[in-house]
Amino acid sequence: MPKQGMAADRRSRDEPMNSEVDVVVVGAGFAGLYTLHRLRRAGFSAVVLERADDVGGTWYWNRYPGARCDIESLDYSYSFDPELEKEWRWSERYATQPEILRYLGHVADRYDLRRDIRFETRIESATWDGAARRWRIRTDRGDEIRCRFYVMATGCLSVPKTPDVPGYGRFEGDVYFTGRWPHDGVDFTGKRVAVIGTGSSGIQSIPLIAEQAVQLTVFQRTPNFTRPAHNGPVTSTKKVAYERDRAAYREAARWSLAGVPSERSLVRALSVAPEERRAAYEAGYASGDLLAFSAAFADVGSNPEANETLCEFLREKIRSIVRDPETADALTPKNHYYGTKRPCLDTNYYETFNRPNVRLVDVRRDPIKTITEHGIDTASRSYGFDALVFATGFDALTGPIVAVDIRGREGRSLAEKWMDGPKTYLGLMTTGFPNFFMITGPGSPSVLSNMVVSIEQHVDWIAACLERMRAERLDVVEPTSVAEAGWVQHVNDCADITLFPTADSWYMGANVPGKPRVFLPYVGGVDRYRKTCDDVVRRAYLGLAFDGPGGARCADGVVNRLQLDVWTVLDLVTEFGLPRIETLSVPDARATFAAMAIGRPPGPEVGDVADGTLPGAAGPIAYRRYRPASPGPHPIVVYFHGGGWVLGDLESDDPFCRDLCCRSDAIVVSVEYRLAPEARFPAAVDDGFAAVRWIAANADRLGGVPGKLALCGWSAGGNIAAVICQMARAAGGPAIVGQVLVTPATDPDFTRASYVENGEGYILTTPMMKWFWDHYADPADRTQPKAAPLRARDLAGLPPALVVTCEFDPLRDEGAAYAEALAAAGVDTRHLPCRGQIHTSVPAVDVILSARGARAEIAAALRRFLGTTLGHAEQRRARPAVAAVPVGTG
Ligand code: N01
Repeated sequence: MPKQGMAADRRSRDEPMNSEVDVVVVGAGFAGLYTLHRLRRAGFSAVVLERADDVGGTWYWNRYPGARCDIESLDYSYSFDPELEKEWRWSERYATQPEILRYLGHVADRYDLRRDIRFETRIESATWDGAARRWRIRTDRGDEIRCRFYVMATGCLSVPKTPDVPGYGRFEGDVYFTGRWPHDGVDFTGKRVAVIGTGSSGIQSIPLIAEQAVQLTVFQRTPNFTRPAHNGPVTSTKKVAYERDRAAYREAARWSLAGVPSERSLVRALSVAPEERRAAYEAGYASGDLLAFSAAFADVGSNPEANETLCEFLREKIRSIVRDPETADALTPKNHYYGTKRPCLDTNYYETFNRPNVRLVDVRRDPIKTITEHGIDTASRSYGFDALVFATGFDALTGPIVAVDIRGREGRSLAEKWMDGPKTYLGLMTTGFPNFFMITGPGSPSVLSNMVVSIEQHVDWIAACLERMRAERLDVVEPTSVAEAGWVQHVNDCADITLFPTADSWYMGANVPGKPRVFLPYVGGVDRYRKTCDDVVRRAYLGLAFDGPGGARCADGVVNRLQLDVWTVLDLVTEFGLPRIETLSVPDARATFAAMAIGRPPGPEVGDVADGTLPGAAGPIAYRRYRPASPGPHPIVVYFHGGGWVLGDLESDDPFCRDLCCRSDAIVVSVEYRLAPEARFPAAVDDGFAAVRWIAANADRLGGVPGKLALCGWSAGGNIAAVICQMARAAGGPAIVGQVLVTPATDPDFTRASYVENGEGYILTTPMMKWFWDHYADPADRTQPKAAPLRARDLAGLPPALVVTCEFDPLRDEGAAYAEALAAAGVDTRHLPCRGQIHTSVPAVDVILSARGARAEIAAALRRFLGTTLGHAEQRRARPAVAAVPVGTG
């Protein structure tokens, strides 16, 4: 490895460095090298501290046999300089560790980076000196460096975890760690070798160790999903796309889900025929592309049933390769969903277990009792070895950062601040630690993305921030606690709609004993993350407080308040360019409304569904009855669909009715009241009231329990349900045991704050709402309680209520006002405000997964009103649907 500049560094490295620079950067891997280059280009002085004796970071340390990247090298390379791109040629699709290390050496030389890198130097502490507005950095070489900005470019997987195996340290033979492999390699010829661990490092190294060792024993705790990398020359399609227009190719990567150009799939795995699904999986398998499966279907990362189809496909592949059925079974992952633990690409991994010199020990069946001086004792037997290889992983994302004693304002330690999990703003900064930046820190896409793309984005963002500070004579920057708390919440909300939290993975910190169980990276995607960072800048560096001779300034706030899946839906609506309902004729509006439902998930299976008619106020009206699969009789929920009294029918809220039926274990009767403008106010409520009376009187016939009847409605349907409760109170019946009003219209006052704040951009708009009211009721009628239940003089004696409101809904405030008024009148009322949701979120079953909690609360309220206990169906309603989730490299 040529090391230009090393001589100079070696000459000076024993002399402690006592100086001041603009920026200290820790780490000389992909992140540190680009940081140094970019900062220099911007005119900042910088020094990089690096523990190793050369550049490379992860590619310096991980020299185990078979180590190579599993994002294609064309993608896993810098894009900041077209000249660099032009002059470097990758020899393989997935380059080996030595080739990647050569590349980084080349980059270091090409940009003369080594002269500002202090090798063989470990940072010991970093302390913020508030008075001097400087960081003081101390190293194990006695350096004390003062700097204005301190950047941790230490990588996400650079601190190997200490193996938590009993007897660790006793073994007297050779011991190796994949993450700290000897530089001159290891020859296992004639040796009896044990490998502990079957993550990416184990899976890459096992086939090659098996070729040398006289006997290889693999100790596996969790089988992982892996498939052939099909390595070879750079694929021609990728190369053609890249060579045709490199700049466009790179730009597409920057605005992709995982940092590699690809389309986001909108297709749900369960919406296509099994043969079509299988063909997509076969194509993904044949492609040797790590991201192929998340690109194939939108829901494999969030829907357990969809994910299971992929798991089963991959399990079949394992069975088809591994000859011994018992070994095949042991190698088959069964305890986690595909992608929730980092999947791998391999070369001959499963085939290796067909070799006579390889055996597998499943330590869940036969646990390791202890490592001994000469081998490993499991519960059932003793094994003798000449060499042990630990491929047991890393203290990921937070480990490398808290390994340094970092102290911010008032001497507060970062390790202490993060005791319960990392708290960052954008994964870039953390409150209380001014002028401190992390590259690909926790809370950024990092390990779920092509790291190089994420690194370049972070570095460019930081450099631009520093440039702006210099221009505006600002010398301190720090995120506000509001911004940080908002980001942490958003990161968690995003993870919660995926399957990731279900696995004991290093993404969750679950591999390190005692580490808090928190999902560490940001799952929203590289594109959305980049947009967010750009938004922060555009909104005057939202959430960052600056100070300096140029003055103090802060635009405080939370950058992303919408739930991730709501954001996705709004993007799609914009992309499809749907017409504005209020500009359409009523028939066209109805057709558009109906068209929006085409292709949506159908909702869960219920026991049975039957359509019928019942007497409305002016003639028969249709109803649809959903009965749970559990034995009846059941209590009854009468449901009123949404659609502004103008749109909607039995079909429009069908998935929501199914969901209600399953979750509440009640019969749901959805009523098709007459619509405006053909039948204006009060036709809808009169029909609704007639229907409730008939259903109450005919509960037996419907399979229901007489006297156990609750109402539920969404939007205009919520208005109807609320009004009927008032009508029933006035009429002395029928008895209604509870009302669930989901984002109800309660009062046509368009001056409320929510009409102003959320009047545009969240599907239901203020003009649309005015259009609905205009079709439904004359202005004089609108103030009657029969149209505006909030206007009722007295709300006392109404049935207990749950009122659901959504943060980004024009109707938010009138719903909240109704809940408040009910409670003030002594009605047992609960108000459920839904953070980050829009008017249409709650009924969007299996589309807006983040509203699952609200749907569960609604069912719980109905069960409470109806006095029923939890049915099994509720537990079955797990977490289906449409959230594309990246599975990237680390
Ligand atoms: O580490 P891991 P890794 N007893 O944590 C097992 C990136 N990477 O170094 O799953 C028995 O994935 C542990 O078992 P379990 C990539 O992001 C990329 O392999 O915890 N077993 C697991 O099988 C990757 O995900 C490439 O039950 C024990 C294994 O050790 C990340 O680095 C190549 C144990 C650890 O797997 C980490 O990969 C290599 C115990 N006490 C790495 N403790 C590329 O290709 C742990 N294990 C780009």
